[in-house]
Amino acid sequence: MYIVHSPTHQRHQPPYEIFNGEQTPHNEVPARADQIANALTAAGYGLEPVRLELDLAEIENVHDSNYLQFLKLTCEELKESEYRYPSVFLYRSGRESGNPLAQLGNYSFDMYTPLLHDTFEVASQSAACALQVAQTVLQAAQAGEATAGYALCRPPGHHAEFNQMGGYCYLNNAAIVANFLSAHGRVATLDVDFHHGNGTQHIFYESDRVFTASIHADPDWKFPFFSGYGDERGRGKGRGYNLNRPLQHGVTDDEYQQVLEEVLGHISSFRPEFLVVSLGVDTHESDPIGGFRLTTAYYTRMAKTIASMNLPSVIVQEGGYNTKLLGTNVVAFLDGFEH
Ligand code: Q9C
Ligand code: ZN
Repeated sequence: MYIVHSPTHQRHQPPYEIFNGEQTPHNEVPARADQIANALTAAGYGLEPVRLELDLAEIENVHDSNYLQFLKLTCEELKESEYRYPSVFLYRSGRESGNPLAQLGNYSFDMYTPLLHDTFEVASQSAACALQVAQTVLQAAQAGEATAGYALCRPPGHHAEFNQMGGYCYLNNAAIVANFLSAHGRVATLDVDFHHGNGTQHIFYESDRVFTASIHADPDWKFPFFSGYGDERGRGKGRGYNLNRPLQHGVTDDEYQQVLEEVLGHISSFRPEFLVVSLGVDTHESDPIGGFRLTTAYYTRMAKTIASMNLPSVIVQEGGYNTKLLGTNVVAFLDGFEH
């Protein structure tokens, strides 16, 4: 398993989340990636540091260039110790505003996802990790080999929309990879994070080149609330190329497995040539913000099931917030993928 990480992720350290007007501890902490990296090393996996530089011009199908400029310039303007949270959001007036406070609200959809001085650089490196894995997986595929790679991305990406940050995400790492691979063949994305992958869904909503599938907490119950329902199937050319399976509180290993097999059946019918997996382990029974009941042992079975598709695969790290168990769960998944 080819694994890429970026040791400089620590410089992105959101100070808190604003929930109901209060400062609450931020869940997306540097310890997450450190703990996964340590567990991988202890399990005998080798980690490559990222060397690729993200070329913004190459991701303009995935993200609005104005949004990218906003992220870059806002972060550059901040001092080392400063941060910015949005306060005012778009109110559908049909007008735009260049006021910095208005811009922040325009390009955000929640108050969990602040900008800090190093956020854009760290998010770019996170995306670069995913792209570096994708390049390697593509090369192997072109040589006739169906290999898999894992990108230890932090910050995560699947909530990031074409022109909005949210859900701890700034750049949609999985969408960037899917877009890159789609130049070489049909791509399916499978999102197994606890939360719906709204950004990935919307970025490819009108595309018949990328089939998007997500298994997640019912959005009537959990974040991101405004999408992830079963009747969202895609639009225009993309009609029929999006699949959501919202699930209720307390889902067990066996219940999840049934849904996974059904979803993989739909993915197979699309005959993809590449698979991008958005891996969140916030589906675990002891995740502090989840609500499913998956066990560590199940991640191995989940991964074996996905790997049985036998496709060149890029696994991208998304959520998972139990900093004691994250590494164990990711190792369980990668072990299953390889065997
Ligand atoms: N106070 C990912 O898993 N809601 N993002 C948190 C807790 C936001 C999760 C509420 C959850 C975002 C990548
Ligand atoms: Zn999540």
